[in-house]
Amino acid sequence: MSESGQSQHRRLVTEVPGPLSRELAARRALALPAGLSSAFPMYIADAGPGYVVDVDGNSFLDLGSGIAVTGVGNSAPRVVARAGEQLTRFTHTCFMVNPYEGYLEVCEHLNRLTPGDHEKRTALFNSGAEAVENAVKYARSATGRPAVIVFDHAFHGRTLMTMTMTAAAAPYKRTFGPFAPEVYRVPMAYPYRWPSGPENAAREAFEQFQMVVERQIGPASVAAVIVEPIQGEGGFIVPAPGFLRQIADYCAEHGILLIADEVQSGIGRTGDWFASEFEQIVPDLMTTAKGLGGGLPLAGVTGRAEIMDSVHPGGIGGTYSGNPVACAAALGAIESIEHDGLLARARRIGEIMTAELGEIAATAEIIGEIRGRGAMIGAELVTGADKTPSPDAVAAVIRYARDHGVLLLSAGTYGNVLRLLPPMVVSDELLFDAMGVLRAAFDAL
Ligand code: PLZ
Repeated sequence: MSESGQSQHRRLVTEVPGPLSRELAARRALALPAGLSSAFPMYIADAGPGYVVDVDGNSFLDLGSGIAVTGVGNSAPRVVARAGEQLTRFTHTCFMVNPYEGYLEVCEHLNRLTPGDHEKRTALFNSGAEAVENAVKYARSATGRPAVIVFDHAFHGRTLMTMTMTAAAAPYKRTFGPFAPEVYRVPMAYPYRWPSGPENAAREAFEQFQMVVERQIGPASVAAVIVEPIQGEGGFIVPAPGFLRQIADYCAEHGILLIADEVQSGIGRTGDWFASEFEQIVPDLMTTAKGLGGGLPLAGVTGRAEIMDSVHPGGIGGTYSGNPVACAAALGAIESIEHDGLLARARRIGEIMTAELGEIAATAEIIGEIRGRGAMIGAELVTGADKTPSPDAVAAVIRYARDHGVLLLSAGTYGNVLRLLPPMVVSDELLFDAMGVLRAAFDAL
């Protein structure tokens, strides 16, 4: 964490990107492939709770948290203390070779914190995509069925299976096929864009789901339905009330496993430990990553004991899965959320951001909808009565904010959703300051 109190506020001392970032960009062009891109051109030298500092000494308020990872803040004290202590003891044994207690403790926490009081087991992995891949392996193995059902606007990762499960062709799938078999897509009950109106979204989307399952696949061939309880990359889409409950009931009735992908929405971000809680669903399997490791790579699959125990010994694993330093960091992150009241804080952040965005929307007609929960709030930008997506306006707002010291990300199948994902430890002062910049960005449109 930066020692200078100054750097915790927004402060631009050069043009953005500054000369040192531009030098690194020139080196990058010669060393890294073009297809690997970054949202911002500033290279980061330092960071703390709610801000990042670039190599040129510019400080930015961070409303992105490295895509919903540093929920407890960058270099959070409990994460640094635990991971630092672990680094000095040992860095790697491979859990498949020699186990250690930290891994066990993370799994015990996830078993305790995830929805449902049934007996659970957890296995750890490195990334969200790897967790999703393994959740599918567990579901297929336990049910003996092949098909996996996913939704419009879904994002589940970039590996072959998870890229197939991801909805958007651009940028994720274009030129990378052929894709994995036995993945079927159904509509998401996306209230704002449901053709016959939001009030019909849950019922009609469920009818279409049923049609696909019963007419195209057959329920007895379906291993799992996988859903993000709030869709992240797809545009912070909150499913129409009751939709997920209907899907969950249908799954239970037909022996289909319900997998909640809480990689983005989990670990306190929405003001509950998991977004599934608000939807009142108890998934059979759940994937976690991002916020779990407090900034270090760690992911989990948590599920019903009988499903997780059904796989043969040695069927699941990986060299680095559940790395001891990442596990120590996760224990620090979980402790921060529990002991520092961060769930309540996430809810409060959501109230502030929603209210501020609502005031901006009173004059900015381009804001079509504000949605989300807790520290996961999006604004969909549109023009006209037909809700034409405005990705250019999102890009302009992000650009303005960046040039005034605030980092914001975009999302959405149409690239027209502004997403706010501040760390849950951001102070009121920094948050209100960032929202003021956002307001000015809309005024400047
Ligand atoms: N499931 C719900 O949001 C990752 C993607 C960034 P990994 N989201 C950020 C990008 O453009 O690649 C994500 C997610 C949900 C799975 C994943 C995949 O997690 O840790 O990036 O593999």
